[in-house]
Amino acid sequence: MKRLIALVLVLALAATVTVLLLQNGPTMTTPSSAVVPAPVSQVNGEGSFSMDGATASGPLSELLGLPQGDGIVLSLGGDQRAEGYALEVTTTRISITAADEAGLFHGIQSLLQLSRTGVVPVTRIDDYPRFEYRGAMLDVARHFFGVADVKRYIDDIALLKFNYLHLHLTDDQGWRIQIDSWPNLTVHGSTSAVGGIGAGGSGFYTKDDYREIVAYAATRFVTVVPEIDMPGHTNAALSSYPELTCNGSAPALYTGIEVGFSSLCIGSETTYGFVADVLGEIAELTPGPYIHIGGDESLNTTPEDFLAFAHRVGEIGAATGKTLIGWHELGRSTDLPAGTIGQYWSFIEPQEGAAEEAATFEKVIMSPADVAYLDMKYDVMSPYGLEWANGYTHVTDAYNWDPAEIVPGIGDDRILGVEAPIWSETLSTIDEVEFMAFPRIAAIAEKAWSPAGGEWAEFAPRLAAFAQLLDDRGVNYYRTDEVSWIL
Ligand code: NGO
Repeated sequence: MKRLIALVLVLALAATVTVLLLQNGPTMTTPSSAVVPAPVSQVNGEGSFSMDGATASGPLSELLGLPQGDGIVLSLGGDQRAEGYALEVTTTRISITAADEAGLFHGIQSLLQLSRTGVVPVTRIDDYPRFEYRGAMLDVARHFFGVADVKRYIDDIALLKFNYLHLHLTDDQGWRIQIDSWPNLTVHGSTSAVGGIGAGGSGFYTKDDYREIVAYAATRFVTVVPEIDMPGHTNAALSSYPELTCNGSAPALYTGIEVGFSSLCIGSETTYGFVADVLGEIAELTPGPYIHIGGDESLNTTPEDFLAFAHRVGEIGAATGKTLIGWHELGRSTDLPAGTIGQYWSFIEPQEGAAEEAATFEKVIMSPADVAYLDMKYDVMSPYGLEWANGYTHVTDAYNWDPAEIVPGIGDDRILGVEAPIWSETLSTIDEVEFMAFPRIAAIAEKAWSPAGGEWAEFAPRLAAFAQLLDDRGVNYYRTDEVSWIL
């Protein structure tokens, strides 16, 4: 009798599970159908497409590395939104359709995730970005990263549909970009880095190196945003040219990690000749729309001088024809060129003044330091990284926030996008950069691309599936115990 009851119970349980599976089956996202960042819509079906002997055709199909044929068909001319795509997988055919090439590229990134096992589940994805600016920033000033390293990071971020790479090219510890009219910036100012002079970590990009990075990025639909940080964070420039200081004496090169002690000489016309030359040469190297002029932590510049500088740099920057981006402190100025973009880097609970400063810009890029700074330690185990932004930034912290809920009045309509900066005071190799970036940068990609309202419990298994692609590609990442990595 007991046996019979047990059997009935087991059968009842099995029937319930089957019914649940059938109910959820067609729309459930299994690890093999998981995509990061989450698409706007995804409906899964039955069966799969085999990549065995698959062929591809259409624009950008060479990126799939398959023989020519009509198994996977890419086509332009769809009515998708900018950068968006439709991806349809049936058992016999895959199609990706978009209105622009960037959209096709993003569809290919999703397909790379879906196809890594060689079997692509039947699915239909309709997708487009929440924000037009999805950025990653790399600090090449505290430690220099060469062209090959930067290309690797571009490959990494392109997997997640980031479309801007912001390069922090200058800081107290080093000047990293050749400027023909002020050659000592690199002859002298590039020879230092955090930790030493002439050591690993110093160096600079020649103009050809820089063009190579810009061109490489373009093949991944990534636009480079150069930053020349001013008027603070300029010790390397001051050390290279004493005429840029107010007392005419060049400070020594700096290899520590303090901030806020240097300033260009605000009252001197030489400064503005320098700014015009530098921004002019940078604009010439920049096919993209933006130049970043810094403006953060000018603690050694008086408030009046800071405003005077903002006014002049605004005029000079506007004359380059580029749209300027500045850290949110530049919002203290009310006469920046119209359209100047602010980059918010305070916390998700804004610190004093930051929200007001950010709100003076028409459009803002959100980089809240306590969730989006990839140089913050994950936890007590992190071998490198900083802790100043509210302590540790776990992967859950990087995921559980919304860019439109930080600065009152700055919702989706005024958010140009989201950016994840990685500062390199404690990071000297690209492996270390990847370790700090991944997997948190996938969480930030989701804030930048996916519709609001994602849930960590739903994200975590998709992240574990995405990590398998990182494994395939040899991308270093932190296997935090917040995620169960075994699928
Ligand atoms: C701050 C500071 C940088 C540091 C970084 C370290 C900004 C905008 N200015 O962010 O100089 O490198 O924190 O996390």
